[in-house]
Amino acid sequence: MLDAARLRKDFPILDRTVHGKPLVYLDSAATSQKPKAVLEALTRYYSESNANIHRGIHALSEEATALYEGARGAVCRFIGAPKPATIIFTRNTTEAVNLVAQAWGRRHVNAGDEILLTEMEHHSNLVPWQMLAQEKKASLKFIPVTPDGRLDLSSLPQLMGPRTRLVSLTLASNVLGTINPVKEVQQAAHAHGIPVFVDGAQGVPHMPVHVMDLNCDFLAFSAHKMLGPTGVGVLYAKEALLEEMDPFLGGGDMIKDVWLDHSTWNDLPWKFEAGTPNIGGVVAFGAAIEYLERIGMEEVRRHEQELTAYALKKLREIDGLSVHGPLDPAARGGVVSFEVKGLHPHDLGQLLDAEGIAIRAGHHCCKPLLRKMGLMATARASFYIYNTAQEVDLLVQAILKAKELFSVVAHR
Ligand code: C6P
Repeated sequence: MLDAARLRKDFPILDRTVHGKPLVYLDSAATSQKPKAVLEALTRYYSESNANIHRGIHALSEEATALYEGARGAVCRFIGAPKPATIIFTRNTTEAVNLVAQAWGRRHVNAGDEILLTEMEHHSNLVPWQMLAQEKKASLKFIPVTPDGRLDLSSLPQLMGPRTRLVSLTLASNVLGTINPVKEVQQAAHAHGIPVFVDGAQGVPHMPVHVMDLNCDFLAFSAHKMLGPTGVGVLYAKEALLEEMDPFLGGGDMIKDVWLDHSTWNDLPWKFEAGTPNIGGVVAFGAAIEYLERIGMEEVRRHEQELTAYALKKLREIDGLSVHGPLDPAARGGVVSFEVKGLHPHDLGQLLDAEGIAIRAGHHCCKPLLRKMGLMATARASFYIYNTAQEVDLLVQAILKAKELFSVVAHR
């Protein structure tokens, strides 16, 4: 069983205070904290093995290459991919989406074609498709979101047609917390021969995700949301798709041979990794994966579901507080967006910060969804393996204190 109190000792940052109060970090959907094993892997890499990869014939370069490719193997195992060649390292989820929009989309999407998204997509899984659609004179369609924050799949048969070239959707919403029925969408799309892109930024860090089971064609996620460093992302794709795609960026390492007027491309996965990558970051990401594997992703999910159930119950007891998204903890991840009547989310965020509690307030890079909900911003608490029920209690106390303060100000 996951013991959050014990795990917390692995995270040095959780010992610090903020404004004189112990830090309560409830913003892991934005970025997670890093355990000592990851920090040490990063320092060890730079103090013992630092060199450029795939280039040198010296010992350090070989060591660095083995560490970098070892991390690729760890990612491959973690998501149950068929082989390491299907794992491309990018800078983040955003870059992985752009890679597919450019390298796959430019070849397969033409004038009059359609790309099917959902109304709850993060800007990262919306703007790159808008750019592609504008360039190609294609159009975007959207699976609607119901008032309780779920995808309305009843509209799928009408939304998927002969011009649909791709379906792209998030596994879990970073605003509503909703875990989407991706497999159901995948089965419907594949029945029409349409490939499926899954934005796993809020899914892969929090639950078991196996690409062979999900049978998605593309999956993207970010290391920094799953205990790893910033500056590392992953694109998984089916090998046949990667083989027929053109490179995204040109430069060193992605070529097989170069002449003055043309070049040929390297094998997978290096065809998509131009220039010197974030070697140290990837190596440390490997340590993050091993850390999560030691806990077990089933346990991660179970812990977050329990904590979310507790948070939903406690938060909803607060007078004037309403939670966005499904109220069933089994239908959602550890992201809880809420609204407190009479308190602007930014004011609430500042008042909580004064208590040492870090939440996020804003549009969470989902402006179209917020607009549909009739909101400018929400307050959002998000949980991970190191969060505890006591921290939920501290959040609740701080919200009550903020409410009291504001009612005094309002009645002055
Ligand atoms: N959401 C949040 O606070 P990057 O920035 O590329 O690592 O991840 C982008 C991204 C893509 N999809 C989803 C569903 C996401 O939630 C995010 C990142 C953060 O909600 C930062 S805006």
